[in-house]
This record gives sequence, C-alpha cells and structure tokens, in this order.
Amino acid sequence: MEFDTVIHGGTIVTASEQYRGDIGIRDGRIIAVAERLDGGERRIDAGGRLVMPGGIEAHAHIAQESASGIMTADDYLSGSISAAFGGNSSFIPFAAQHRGQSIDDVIATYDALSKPSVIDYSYHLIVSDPTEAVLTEQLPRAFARGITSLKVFTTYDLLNIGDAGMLDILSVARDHGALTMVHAENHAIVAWMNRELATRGMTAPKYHAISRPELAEEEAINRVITLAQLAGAPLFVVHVSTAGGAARVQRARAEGAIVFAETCPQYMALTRDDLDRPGMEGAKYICSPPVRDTATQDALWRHVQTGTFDSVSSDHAPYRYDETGKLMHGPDAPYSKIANGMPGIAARLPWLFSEGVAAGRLRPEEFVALTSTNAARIFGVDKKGRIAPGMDADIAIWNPETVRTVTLEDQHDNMDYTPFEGMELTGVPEIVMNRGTVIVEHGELRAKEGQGRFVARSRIDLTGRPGVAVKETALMHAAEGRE
Ligand code: DUC
Ligand code: ZN
Ligand code: ZN
Repeated sequence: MEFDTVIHGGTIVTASEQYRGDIGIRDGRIIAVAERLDGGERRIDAGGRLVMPGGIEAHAHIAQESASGIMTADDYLSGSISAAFGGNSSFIPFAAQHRGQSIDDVIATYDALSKPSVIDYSYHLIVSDPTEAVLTEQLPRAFARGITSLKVFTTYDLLNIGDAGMLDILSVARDHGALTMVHAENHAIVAWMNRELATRGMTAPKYHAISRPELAEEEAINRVITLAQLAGAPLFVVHVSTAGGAARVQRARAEGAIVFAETCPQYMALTRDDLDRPGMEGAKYICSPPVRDTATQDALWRHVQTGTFDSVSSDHAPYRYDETGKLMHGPDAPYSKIANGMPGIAARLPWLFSEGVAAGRLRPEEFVALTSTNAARIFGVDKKGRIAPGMDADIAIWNPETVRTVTLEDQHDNMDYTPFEGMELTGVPEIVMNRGTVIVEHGELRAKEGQGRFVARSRIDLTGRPGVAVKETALMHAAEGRE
C-alpha cells in the first residue's frame, strides 16, 4: 500500500480502547491501521505519544455579531488557527439569524465569512425569528444542505422565541431529522433579578453572577425537556452550568428522553469569585449562564465522569477587554451592558486533558469521546471523530507529559486576555492534522489560509431511541392516520 503519511509507534486512543499501532494515510483519509506499517512519503514518529482523533469543537462563536451588535474578536482565520493550536481538526461555529433576516441570507453571509478557515467547519444555525417562511421553506433548505442542527434561546429580549416558538422549531427539526440545541435560562427570572439588582445599585461585574440564578437554568432546562418530549424531538442542552440542570438531563435520559448535553471548562475551572476581581477585571469572566462555585464544579465533574454530558465544549465567545468588546458601553459599564462570553477554543482540550486525564479523573478514551467522537455522532459528522480506515485523517498527536503554563500568546486568537492565564497544564497537542495535512507542528502553524472545507452533516440517527411517548400527541397522530 502506498501512503502519503504513516504515523508510527504511538498509542492510538479511540473512544473505546487504546492500543499500540500505526496509521497509514492517503489522500486525506486513513486507509490502514495496523500493528506495523512500512513506507509512507512522510513518517511521523509518535513514540511515547497519544494519537487521538482531532478535536471537534461543537460550540464556538466566530465572526458572529451578537443581537446587540457586538462583533466577536475572532474571524474564521484567527478562530480556526486558535482551534488548531488547541488540538482541534474541525469546528462547528454558529450562523446566527438576526430578526427579520432569512436563513438563506444567514448562510450566504457565513459562507463568505468562513472561506479563510484553516480547519474543516460546518455551522449550527441560530434561529431568533421562526416565521412561517423560516419554518416551512428556509430551514428545510438548510437541513438539505447538511446544516442539520440549530440553536434557540429561552432568554435575551432579541433572541427568546418563547415556548410556542420552541414547539414550532422542535417539530420542524424533528420532521427533518435535525437537532435542536437550546440555551436554557428562565427569561422572567433573569429580568426580575436584573431589576432587583439595579434598584439596589448593584451593577458591578460581580453581580452578573447572581443575576442569573441557578434556578433560572434548572427551570428552563426542565421546561425545554418537557417541550421536546411533547414534540417528540431530540434536544441538545448547551453549556449546562448547574448541578440541578445536569441532574434534570440525567433523569430525562434515564426516562428514555432523547436529550444530549454539554458543559464547558469555565464552569469547572472558574467561580463567581473570578467576577469579583479588582476594578472591572471581573468583566472578563462574564458569560451566560454564569460561572458558579466549587460545589457546582465538583457536581459537574461527576456528571462528566458518569456520562450525563456528551461533550465538553469551549463556548468560545471572544469579546476583547476594550471598547470593541467588553467595554463597548464604557469603562464602568453596568454588568447588564457587558458582552456575555469568554474565549477558550485553544484552551478547551489542554485544560480537559490536564484536569481530566492527567489528574486521573478521566480515561484517555473518555477524553476522546467527550471532545470528538460524541460530537461527530450527535451532529452527523460522519467522516470524523474516529481513527479507522475510511475516516478523514483528522488526528492530534499529544505528548501527555509536557507541562505548560497557559499564556495569552499560546492561544493564537485575536483576544487580549485568556481566562485560563497562568494555569499549569499537563499535556500538549504537538501535531495536529486536518484531512492528512499537518496544520500545527510543535508550536508552528503549517496550515494555509482557506484550506478548511465546509462539511455537510447527516441527519441525526435515532435508531433505538424512540423517546418518551406522550398520550395526547399519539392520539392526535392516530386520529390523523399517522402511527
Ligand atoms: N450563550 C452562548 O452560548 N455563548 C455566549 C453567550 C450566550 O448567552
Ligand atoms: Zn448560550
Ligand atoms: Zn455559545
């Protein structure tokens, strides 16, 4: 067999096993995995290294203008480079609809923006305006093009689609085999807390942490799971930040509901004390839902370890600590006017490897599942997330022992801070490949601008997952002649 590249002598890690073996690559694909492979125009010595599927970052905001008009600091060039340095071979950022905009227009906009990407990409849609045309014509067109997931919100004045809108979206997604993702926080609770805090003059960044109570997330997750059950639709709950929310997901799954979920490193690495840093520094740690406390961190870790979470994603939402981002509304802006989100696309995998695998909380196989394989399966990225013949050669070769202190410079993004600054992490992705091409090698970028390709994704495979039957909808469908 002729190989372009052979990776030899490493420990191959998949979501289910690890073994010593060689990987043969040709034309961007893995064509052989064996105990020993000779040949190869290039031979990469992976001795002493872990050879894993490249990360799939399934939650990132890139070249995205928020509903209130703030642009993320990263575009598809800087965002994809940062992702690559962090061990990712592909990502799925959001393509966000602003109210009044057609979905076709949204996709055309992001198709233009995504061209410079150095890694493969797809988009999740964000739908904020589920009109009849969106539901009946535009979304089905997007699904047919392989954009098979969309995200909706239960909060934010300009994004919240309400329970009825949620049912409409869930139903359309279900009918087309698409997956609905949700940002779940109770809008009224958040609005009420904001008012209460404002009347008390409590506007410093640290009050953001209490403006969005844990109960707001727990209630909304519970409600959206209920709505998804009624609609008979699968659901993916993004950025779960509370023990109660995670427990609700866990219970729903035990009852047979088709619910997937993720959490993010910041909810296990940071606490609300970080929002109470001197001056306005706390603004850097404002994200929604907010970071919580150490008890929550422990609970989220338990849910990561016991399978409640399918993925750990970054929720990279990069707003600089200056007038283009966090401080757009002035150097003393109240927390309610400070952009929600923090960067983390380069830190996600090193942080999870260090705190998970190196710290003895996770097996390497679980790390692979949480960072690549599960996302590929859930979001229909059929050719990625696994090391096996026929798959894209999206591979990250990790040195599991190198210790590195996180610096802003290492992130390679367009940000002026990283919330992970100064953390000492064990484990580094030394070589990262996308479709057989080395894109990062020992701290050097090898990728060419624009070499990433759009990935059309499959519809969600729910074989063996009937969900939970709801009597009334079953009766309605039976009366209509459907099963
Ligand atoms: N939700 C996200 O997913 N990212 C940034 C802000 C938000 O509310
Ligand atoms: Zn969100
Ligand atoms: Zn997000």
